[in-house]
Amino acid sequence: MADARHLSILEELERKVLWLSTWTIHNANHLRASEDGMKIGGHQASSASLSTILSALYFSGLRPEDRVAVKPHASPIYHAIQYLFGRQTREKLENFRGYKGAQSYPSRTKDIDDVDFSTGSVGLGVAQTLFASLVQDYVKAHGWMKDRPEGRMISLVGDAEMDEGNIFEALLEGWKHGIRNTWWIIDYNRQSLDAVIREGLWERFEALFRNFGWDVVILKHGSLMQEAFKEPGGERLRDWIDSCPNQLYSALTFQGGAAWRKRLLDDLGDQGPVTRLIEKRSDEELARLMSNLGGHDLPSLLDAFEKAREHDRPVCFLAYTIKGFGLPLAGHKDNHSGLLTPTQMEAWRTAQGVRPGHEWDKFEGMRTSQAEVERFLAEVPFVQKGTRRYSAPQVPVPEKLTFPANAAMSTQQGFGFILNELARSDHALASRVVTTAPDVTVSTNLGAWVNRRGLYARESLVDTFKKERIPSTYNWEFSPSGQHIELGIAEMNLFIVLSALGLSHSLFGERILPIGTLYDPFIYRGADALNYACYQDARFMIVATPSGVTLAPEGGAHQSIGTPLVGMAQDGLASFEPAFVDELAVIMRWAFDYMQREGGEPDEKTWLRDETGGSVYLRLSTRTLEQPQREMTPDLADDIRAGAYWLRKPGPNAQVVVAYTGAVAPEAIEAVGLMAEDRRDIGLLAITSADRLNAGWTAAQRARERGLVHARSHVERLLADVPPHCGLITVIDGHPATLAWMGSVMGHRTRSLGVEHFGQTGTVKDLYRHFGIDAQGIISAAEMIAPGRPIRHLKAV
Ligand SMILES: Cc1ncc(C[n+]2csc(CCOP(=O)(O)OP(=O)(O)O)c2C)c(N)n1
Ligand SMILES: [Mg+2]
Repeated sequence: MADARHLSILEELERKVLWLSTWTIHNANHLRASEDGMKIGGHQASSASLSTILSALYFSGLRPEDRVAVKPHASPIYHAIQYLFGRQTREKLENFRGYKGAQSYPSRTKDIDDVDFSTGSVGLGVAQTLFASLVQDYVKAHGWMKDRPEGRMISLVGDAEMDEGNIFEALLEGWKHGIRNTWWIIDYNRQSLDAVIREGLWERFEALFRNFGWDVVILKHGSLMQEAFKEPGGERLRDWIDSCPNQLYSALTFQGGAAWRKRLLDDLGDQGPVTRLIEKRSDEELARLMSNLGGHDLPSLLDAFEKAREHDRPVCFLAYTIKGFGLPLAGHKDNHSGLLTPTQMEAWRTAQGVRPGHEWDKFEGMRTSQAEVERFLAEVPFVQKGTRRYSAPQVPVPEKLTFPANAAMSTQQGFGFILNELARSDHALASRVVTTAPDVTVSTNLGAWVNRRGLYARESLVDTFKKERIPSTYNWEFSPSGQHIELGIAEMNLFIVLSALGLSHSLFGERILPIGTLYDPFIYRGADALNYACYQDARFMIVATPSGVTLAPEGGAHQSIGTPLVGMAQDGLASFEPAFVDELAVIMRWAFDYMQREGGEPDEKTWLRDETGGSVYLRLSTRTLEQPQREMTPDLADDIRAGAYWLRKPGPNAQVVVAYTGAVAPEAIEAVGLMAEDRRDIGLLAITSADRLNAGWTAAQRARERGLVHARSHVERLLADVPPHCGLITVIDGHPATLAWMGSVMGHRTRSLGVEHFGQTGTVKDLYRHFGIDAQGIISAAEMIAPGRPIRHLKAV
């Protein structure tokens, strides 16, 4: 238990944090000239509701090994706390939400002040803490924790944030994995963005968390309230508080002491002791008492955190708070985008003892001496180890990834073979790869890998089929040394666990190379979580099969059209769609390296920003293709990584170039063969990555605009010798816009074939015909844009 001195300094720090965060927002809104007139909404009141909880955590409850996701709108409070620790600068606070200033929502990549998890899209940061604790357990189970203590993975959750479905998906998954060391602190201010929340929600939350095996700690009545309840009549007051509707409580909080008195006396007047309890307090004391909810009571919070540290069970703290606590807009239902007026701010500044011109001074207006506060801050447990982010050495990648030389296979099979070969090897890389899939492990071809490397669980679980000697292709045994994390069907969880695994080097100091598999169309289901994972700069590989309409008989529900565009547009994600397994092996080898890179110089050859590294998306297919029998030369491998190579180089008088991506390779090859007699010098371009081709092209243009006149991208070099009048046909089993930009590179007339509409069931042949991405479709497009004599193999269809 904290002593009185400790508490009093903490209280002062909490007031200071509230002041600084409110001033930060006020400064950004009223004082900094804002050309676009953008007002800041959603910060002042939301921040204030967490001022006490965050102060209790950062100034006392946290340990350096803990990792925290702070509710997005509490960012000013977070930054203020870090400012007091000397980890945030005044310049960045003065420039809050401005160009290169402190971010609106805590950002681990954009902010300088030790943010553990980015937040912004509500719900995702919450789930992130749960999966981070799963990863911490994984690291521990594999014997990599060394002497590092286990941290608590903590999320500050808005009560309205709890509406986000991904939180419930995570809860269920966490229960399956026996989640530990996770604290979710619900900021129960009973307000969302628009309104006051439903009555009795806390009871649903409580039942829900207990049902999933969590401890629930309800922090409702602060210590002042608890003292008052012990007075004569106190029980009556308690009953009144407990039955007061949320709306009314909020409204009275907003109105203040006199309103509290009137309402309480209307309800509880002439009732003996409780009336005296109310009457003996001044308006100010009454307002203080009534706003002394658990989430604003330092002693209750410190005590609760201390107790929770005694065990490793997951804990949900339901902390009653007041949105806008301590500010004139406290409790008002419209306060989400509310701001203190300059007059209110002026009055509040005076009340805080802050002199004009000293608003940013850390110790301004404090009763305790600067020296004592500084000493206190220096002794805070959280800051005892300096920077808390770890780094981890790179895991070496083998020179070559191998696979059996089957004459025909699909890229999905190839992926399974490559992982199987890796699983058999004793290469260091193999021990650092973790696979995970949302109930599609077998159907995405991870079976062989899992058979060799096993499923991960904190506690071993035998495969009953195996034990009973019932023949089965798959060995489904769980153990702490397993390397596959099996998830239930929830793609949100897949991307969030990838995000946690892919940050392991930074969070826990141990490098993990995660691979997640899923069906390509379900990337949309988890797209926001995928974006979130990339935004945090987590490093992972996603392997998506089946894709496109190529899974023909499965029908429209499972076909993906727009995912190649998602892959191109997603920052931090390099996307590939190889046709052949030897290409895939080159790409995967490169990917394992790319996932571990940071810093360095841009590549002058491709103009790709490969130095920074990132995550990788492989859009693969279940279609079996004849494999080219060829030697993988260094040049060919370079081209595959850069995004394209000539399968057949066009001659000097080329009339047509066909550029294809992925599973439609046989159609493109066939079309080129069929046109050869009627069009001159046809070229065939194999595109392994529309994303990287496009990115390199954009970067090279930008470089030239900045004066680097010799900058040339890979696609520019490839197309440089194609004559200007040559027509370009692009073809992909995906949205045609993926490759349509290629016509702009050198100004070639272009027709882009692809899929724009939901598909039918049918054979691959049926559907390729339906969408015009078969050889005939390519030929008819060629005849239109590269006029000449009729192409004799073009059939009337
Ligand atoms: C996925 C997503 N949808 C919508 C929003 C916009 N938004 C930001 S905060 C918020 C709700 C705020 O309520 P709560 O979580 O209770 O926090 P409080 O403002 O009460 O502190 C909403 C809808 C968002 N950030 N992310
Ligand atoms: Mg709320």
